[in-house]
Amino acid sequence: MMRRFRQYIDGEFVDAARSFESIDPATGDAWSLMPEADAADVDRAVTAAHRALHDLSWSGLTPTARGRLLYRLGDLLEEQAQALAELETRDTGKVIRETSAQVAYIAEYYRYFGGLADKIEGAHLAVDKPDMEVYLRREPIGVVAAVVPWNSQLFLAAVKIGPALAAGCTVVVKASEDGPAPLLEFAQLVDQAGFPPGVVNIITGFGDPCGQRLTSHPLVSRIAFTGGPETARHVVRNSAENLSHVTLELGGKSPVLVFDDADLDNACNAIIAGIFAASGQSCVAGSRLLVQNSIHDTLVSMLSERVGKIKIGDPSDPATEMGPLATARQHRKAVEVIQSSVKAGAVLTAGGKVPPGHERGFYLEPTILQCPNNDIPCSREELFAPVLSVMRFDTEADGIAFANDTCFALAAGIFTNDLRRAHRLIRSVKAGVVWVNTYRAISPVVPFGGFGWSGLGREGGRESVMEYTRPKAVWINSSTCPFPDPFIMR
Ligand code: TXE
Repeated sequence: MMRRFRQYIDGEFVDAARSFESIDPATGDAWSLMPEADAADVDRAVTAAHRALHDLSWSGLTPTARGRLLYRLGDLLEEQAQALAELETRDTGKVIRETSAQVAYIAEYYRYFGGLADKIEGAHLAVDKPDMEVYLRREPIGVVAAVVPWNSQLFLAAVKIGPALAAGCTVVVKASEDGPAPLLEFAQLVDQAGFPPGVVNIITGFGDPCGQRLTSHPLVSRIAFTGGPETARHVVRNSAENLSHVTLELGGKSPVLVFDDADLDNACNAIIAGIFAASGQSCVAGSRLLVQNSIHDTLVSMLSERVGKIKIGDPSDPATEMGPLATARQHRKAVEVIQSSVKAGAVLTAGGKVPPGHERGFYLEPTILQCPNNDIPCSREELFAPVLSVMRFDTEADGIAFANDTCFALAAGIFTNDLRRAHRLIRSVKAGVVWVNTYRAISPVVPFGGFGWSGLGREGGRESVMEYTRPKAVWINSSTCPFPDPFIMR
C-alpha cells in the first residue's frame, strides 16, 4: 500500500479527483500517491483564500496576534523538523544531513516574519496643504499565489507564506509535482497552529492546469514564483490576466572567482559546498568557477581529489554526502549537457557518469569540466546538477568580464585576502547576493534574489513583507471652511 497524501483547502484535508505517483529518486520507484489538483480544486482554494481575506476571524486579528500564529507555526515546525526532513529526503533525494539542518532553520524564518507582523508601518506625510492631514496605511495586498519548485519546497514556501501572513494576506501554495510530500505534510502544522480556515491552502498538481489556473486566477493579487526562467515567462503572461504583482526567483549560473592571494583550503571547501551540496540543485549553486592562472592547476587538483572522496549513496543515511538528483528529467538533462560540453571542447576532470553501484535511481557523480571559454554549454546553461565548469583568467578585469558574461545575475563568490580588491569586485559583479570568502550563507534577515534571468524582487528581510502590502493614501480635511470652488484643483 502506497502512502496517500491529501491537499489542504479551506481548513480541510481533501482528496483530489485524480492522483499521481511520486517517485523515490534513490530507487526510481513510486512510493506514494499525491493529489492532482485540477482547475476546480484551484478555484476552491483561491475562493477560500479570498473569503478568508475579508473574514473577521483573520482580518479582525491584530497584527500582533497574526505574529503569534506565525511564531507558533515556527515552534511546531521545529518540533516536527526531523519527521519533515525525512519526508523531504524520501521524496526529493536530498541527503538527510542537509534536510535536517535546513528544515530546523526554517522555523527561524516563521519567527522572524512573525516578529515583523506588528512592525509594518505606514507614514504621516507633510503635504503642502496646511489643512490636510495625510497618512499612508499599509494594507494586505490580497490573495497570494505561491508557486514553488521541488528543491527545498519547505524553505521556498516559508519565504512566501511568512511575509504574506505577516502582512495579513491569505495564500494558496502550489507545491511542485516533484517531491510535494513535505509541503503537503506541513499543512498539518498550519492546521494545528490555529490559522482560520482558508488563510493557508496547500495544493499540488502539474504546471498545466494547476499552476496555469492559479497564476491567472482573477482573485489572485500577487504571485510569488520560484522556478526556471522558461516557466517564469508563462507566469508573467498569466499575471497579465489579472494584472497581479509578481516576484520571481529563478536560479542562476553563479560565478565563483578565486584570486591567487586566496586561502585555497577555505576556497576549496566553499566551492565544494557551493556546487555539490543538494547535488547541485540549488538556485545559488556556484556552478562557474573562475580561477586566476597561477593557482588554477593547484586548485583544480585539490578539488578533484576532494570530489573523489565525496560519499555518494542512500540519502537517508546520515553518512551520505551526496544523493541522487530529484527527477529522471534533471538527470537526463545533466548527462546530455555533460556530453555536449565535452564535444564542444570541455575536458572532463572528474565524474561525468553514473556512479558504479548506483544504477537505480537518478545518481550522477560530482563532475568537474574544464572549459576553454565561456561558450561551452555547461558554462552557459543552468544545469541544476552537480556539475562544476572551471575556467581560468589572467587579470582582475578578465575575471570580472567572465563572471558577468551571463544572462543570469543571482549570486557570486569572491575569494581573495586583498580587501581593496574585494571591494572593487563587490561593486563590479552582476549579482543580487555577493559572498566574500564564504558561500551559501543565508538568513531570514537578509533579502535574497537576483535580476536579469535570475528574477524580479527579493525574498527575506524587512522589505519582503512590504511587498505583500499596498499603500492607501488617506486625506483628512481639518478645516472648518466650506469646500472651495469645485472647478479649481488644490
Ligand atoms: O521548473 P519549473 P522545472 C530551473 C532549473 C531547472 C529548470 C526547470 O534550471 O532545470 O528550471 O525546472 C510550476 N504556470 N529551476 O521544470 O517548470 C511547476 O508545476 C504556473 C531553478 O522543475 O519552473 C512547479 O511547481 N506554474 C529554480 C514550478 O512551476 C507552472 C528551481 C516550478 O517548475 C507552470 C527549479 C505554468 N505554466 C528549477 N508550469 C530555482 N530558482 O531555484 C510549471 N509550473
